[in-house]
Amino acid sequence: MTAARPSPAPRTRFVRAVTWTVSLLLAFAVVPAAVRPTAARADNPIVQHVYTADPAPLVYNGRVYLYTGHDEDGSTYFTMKDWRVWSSADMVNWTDHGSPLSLATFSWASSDAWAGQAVQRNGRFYWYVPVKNRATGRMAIGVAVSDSPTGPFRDALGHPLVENGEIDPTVFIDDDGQAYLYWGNPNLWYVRLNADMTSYSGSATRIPLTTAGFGTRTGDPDRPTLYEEGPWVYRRNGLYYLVFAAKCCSEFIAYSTAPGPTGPWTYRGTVMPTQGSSFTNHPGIVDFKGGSYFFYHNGALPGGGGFTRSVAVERFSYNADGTIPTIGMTSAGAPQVGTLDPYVRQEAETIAWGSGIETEPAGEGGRDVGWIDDGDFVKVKGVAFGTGASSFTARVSSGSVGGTVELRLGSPSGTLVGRCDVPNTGGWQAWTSVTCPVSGATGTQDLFLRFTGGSGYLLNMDWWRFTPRTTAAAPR
Ligand code: FUB
Repeated sequence: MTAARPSPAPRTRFVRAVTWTVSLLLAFAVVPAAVRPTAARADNPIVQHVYTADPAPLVYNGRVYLYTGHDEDGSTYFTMKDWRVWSSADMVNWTDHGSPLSLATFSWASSDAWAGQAVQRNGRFYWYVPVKNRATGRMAIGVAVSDSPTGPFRDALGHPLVENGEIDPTVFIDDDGQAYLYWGNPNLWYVRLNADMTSYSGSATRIPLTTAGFGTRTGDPDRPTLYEEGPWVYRRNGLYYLVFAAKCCSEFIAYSTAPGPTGPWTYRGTVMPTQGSSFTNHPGIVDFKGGSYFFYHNGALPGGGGFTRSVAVERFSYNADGTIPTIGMTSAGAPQVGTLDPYVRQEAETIAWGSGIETEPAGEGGRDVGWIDDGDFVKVKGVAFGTGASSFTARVSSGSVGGTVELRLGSPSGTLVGRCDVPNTGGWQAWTSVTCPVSGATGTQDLFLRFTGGSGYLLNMDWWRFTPRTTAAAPR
């Protein structure tokens, strides 16, 4: 990423204004000929109520935790102030964990909450991020630590871990326990981290950017190779992969491989061609429940562009020789892994697709879905009702006249299987539980919680749960 990048078209709509129809049209507009969605309904990008960028997935304890940056609404530069955490057990329903890390976490940082990565070691979570050091005016790498993948995170050091004016840290822990921190734009660096993950041994080493290692860029004598930024390093079957944002601008995603964590690297080609209305892109790759997943970002949401990006995901399979296939952006995203259990408490902020809603910290803990207007909805994908539900309970609040939660199957206007009225509860954080009968919710369905009522904000929802028709017969 360089200062001389083109500006995107001015943003005209806010994320809140996302509508089903517009999203579908825009999302399909970026589908390449090589990969077509198999589902008729868009679930990519995976978050709709805020702009997200620079994905960094982490598999832990049966879930994928996704660490992202956050582009401000209406942004005209990388004016990023905080990072976000999301998680999923099935790759389609994503829980919003809010923002447990921001510029304010680092007392020495002034701006630029850019692309980072979190890793887990010995039950602790270390989140490496680039920020501007107020004292030096240069970009530096900070590290935050937490005992939970969702935070809260605190500054582990009180000062930069490393600083040389370059960005985009990625951390890889090899099978022998040695951890490496890689980062850089315009160069590519690594340093060996100590086992404490917050200090290092030796000095930063510059990886030689040769055309054999990182491909050939034409037209820019200062940058003869394709390597631009955003490295993502991992090991698979004894081969080391370095996936990166290539060329500028617009970027595409490319990769190199090596027999060891420090090289020598050999350029292997394109992972994702330039697509998707954002002049940057950023890779993150994990294996989860038997599949391989490629995370990236684009500008596919309404108002989206180079500074208002959104994280998306595709499932892929490695070729037999270990090479990565070319992956195209789709509006369908990854297929669901398993189903969602409606008979246990589900957070309202677990969402496959949200229209019109926002989330916020809930007074009872966690987050709630709020800022709900008439016609807004939350889609929850692949809900396994089994032989049927008899009732629906939701934890709700309202500081206005309230509204109704319609339970619909298949689409926002699909079969109505229940309606729960929500009264005024005395305040937006005055929580109560409401229960209503349900009929016709059987099998595995996409559930739409559709909110109706008068004008203005109607209600908030913290969590929900169905009750099976007969406890003895219903699957759990
Ligand atoms: O999000 C800010 C910057 O844009 C990141 O650090 C780069 O990787 C690019 O995505």
